[in-house]
Amino acid sequence: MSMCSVLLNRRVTGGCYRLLCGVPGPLRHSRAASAVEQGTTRPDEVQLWETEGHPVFSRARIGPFFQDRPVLKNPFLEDALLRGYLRRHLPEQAAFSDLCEFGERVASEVDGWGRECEATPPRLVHFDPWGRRVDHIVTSPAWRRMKDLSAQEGLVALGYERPFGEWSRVYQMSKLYLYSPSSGLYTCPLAMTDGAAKVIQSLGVSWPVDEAFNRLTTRHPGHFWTSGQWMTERRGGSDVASGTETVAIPQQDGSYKLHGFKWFTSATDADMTLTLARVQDRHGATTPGSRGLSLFYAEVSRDQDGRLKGIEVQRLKDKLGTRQMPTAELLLDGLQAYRLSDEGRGVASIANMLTVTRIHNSVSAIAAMRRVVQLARDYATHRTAFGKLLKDHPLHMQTLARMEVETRAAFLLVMDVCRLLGREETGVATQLDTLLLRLLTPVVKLYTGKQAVAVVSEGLESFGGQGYIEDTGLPGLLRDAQVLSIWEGTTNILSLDVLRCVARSSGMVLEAYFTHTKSLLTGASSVSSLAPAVKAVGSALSRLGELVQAAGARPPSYLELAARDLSYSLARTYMGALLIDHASWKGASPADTYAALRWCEQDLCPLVTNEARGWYNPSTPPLDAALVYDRPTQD
Ligand code: UCC
Repeated sequence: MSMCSVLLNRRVTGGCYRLLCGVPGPLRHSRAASAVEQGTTRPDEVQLWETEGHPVFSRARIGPFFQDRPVLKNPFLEDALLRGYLRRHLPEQAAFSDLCEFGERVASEVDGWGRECEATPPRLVHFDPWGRRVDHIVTSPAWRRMKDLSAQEGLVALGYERPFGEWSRVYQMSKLYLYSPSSGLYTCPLAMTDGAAKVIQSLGVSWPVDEAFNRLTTRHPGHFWTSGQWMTERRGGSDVASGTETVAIPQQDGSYKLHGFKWFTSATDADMTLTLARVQDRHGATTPGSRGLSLFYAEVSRDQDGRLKGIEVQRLKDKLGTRQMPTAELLLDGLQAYRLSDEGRGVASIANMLTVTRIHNSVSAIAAMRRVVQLARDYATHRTAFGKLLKDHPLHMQTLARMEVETRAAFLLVMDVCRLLGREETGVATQLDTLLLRLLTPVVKLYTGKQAVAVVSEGLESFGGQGYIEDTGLPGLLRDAQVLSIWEGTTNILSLDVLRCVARSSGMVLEAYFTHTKSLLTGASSVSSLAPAVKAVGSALSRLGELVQAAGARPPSYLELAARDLSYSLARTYMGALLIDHASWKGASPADTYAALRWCEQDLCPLVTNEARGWYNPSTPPLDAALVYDRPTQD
């Protein structure tokens, strides 16, 4: 045993500089240790040096304590609600073993790749060494491994193979839910790929997209393609109808050449894309507005010199989050494309893609919430403060329980929409299912996008300052959550979509909503422990019903002001009914009941509350504007 070890052992047992000294290693290099070894200082004098305030041991200053990190465990095994939900609806053993194995792979392998994607963001190489324009988007090896994994695991394919009939979408989305927070944002290209496959399938066109469809839905990595969704231009993020300037010039062979500028193209390393453009007539004129837009398919390919055909990548975007993924500005300079929709039916035709990507967005939202809750609860079992573990502090557990309730409610809403999508795609949907799917798609996207930001932000707080430190991987969760309420339609745009589908269906989507929500409550009416929750949802439903009836006679300006609160009310009330329904299942746990009761204690119906406060009154817009543009009063 060296002198240093003897010294350390003696001192640690003596306890006097346990706080200062730390682990044995650094002592070997300290001035004090050398002094002891050289015989110029006696071991007991070292303590004096310290108490006199001469810091000697460099490692000693940070002390011996190191906090254990939160551990990512198999996210499938850790998720009681997911397992309960699948056990209830999808009892096939095959799904369970696949999800369990995949969960293991996510925790042990894929999560590391996701970190690699974040640490090695994509970059754009405009020119080759000899000055030729190449526009290469260089991605990390981990990003490319994500592509192979996505094909092998069937992350898109499952939605088209449909191994469990109407429940196949629930199965596919459960897998994506386990994958999303570890995917390095690879869920973004997968969402668009799924959306493109859905559009191609629903339009029923074969040439020239039959090969593309096979590639989008294959399980063979070498054959697998991802798709882009190039919708956004400088004038039109939300207002696609009047903001799209890209023109399509007809060619002799039936194809088109596209000319325009796409301002946000996500996951731009895609192999193909769907995009919108205005067909030019032979005089060079186009039709303005939505009726002038058509849907096009284009492949992203290169010529013999390695140059992109018909595309220039202007630059990559510098974003708050989603940094793992390339987002580019693209000049379309004669890109060859094929029209998939009838002329002027572009928006209606791409709507199927929006439905699918909005559902994927919601899956990513619940996945982010679940991930932060899982990490926070693990951390609470081995972080001590004020003399006890965090899990033994009631206020901390109350906070985590609130996050858990939010996550559960959101999970059930998302899975219900996946259920409806699966029913529609397998031809078993009733009219009520179809109407509900139309209404709940914008609702689930807008509500869970907001929840994810709030829950993840709260979750970061449960790690104290460590939640703010980059290389814990935690801040990235918050940055990546922030996009969920922005892309694929912001909260207000989706609230207006709710109004649009109510108007276009002459209110039938709402009738379907009320009928189905009531039936969920009826199924649970005999469970006495749920009575307060059933009562709360029942009364929210009646008040909502009365207000919706009365709103029919109101001017459009009233409805527009009420759109967001209406959407939130529809979401919260329906989530309450789903929690109740799940808690009334025979396999439910006491936690399921508790979550339902807690959720239903909140204001389920902000539409009613804010109507009573006069928020949709015609006098409020001028007051709102005056408040927003308030100026200092002149002296
Ligand atoms: O591209 C983007 C980022 C890609 C990344 C994707 C990753 C996502 C998930 C990742 C997970 C990690 S962001 C860009 C996304 N852009 C948007 O979402 C656009 C937002 N704006 C809207 O949604 C607008 O409301 C528009 C564009 C739909 C409005 O256009 P119009 O032309 O004014 O709409 P109209 O006139 O109301 O509707 C035209 C037709 C109608 O059909 P017909 O003519 O048969 O009556 C509508 O019923 O389209 C139909 N339609 C819909 N159908 C419109 N919206 C829908 C809908 N939501 N569902 C079904």
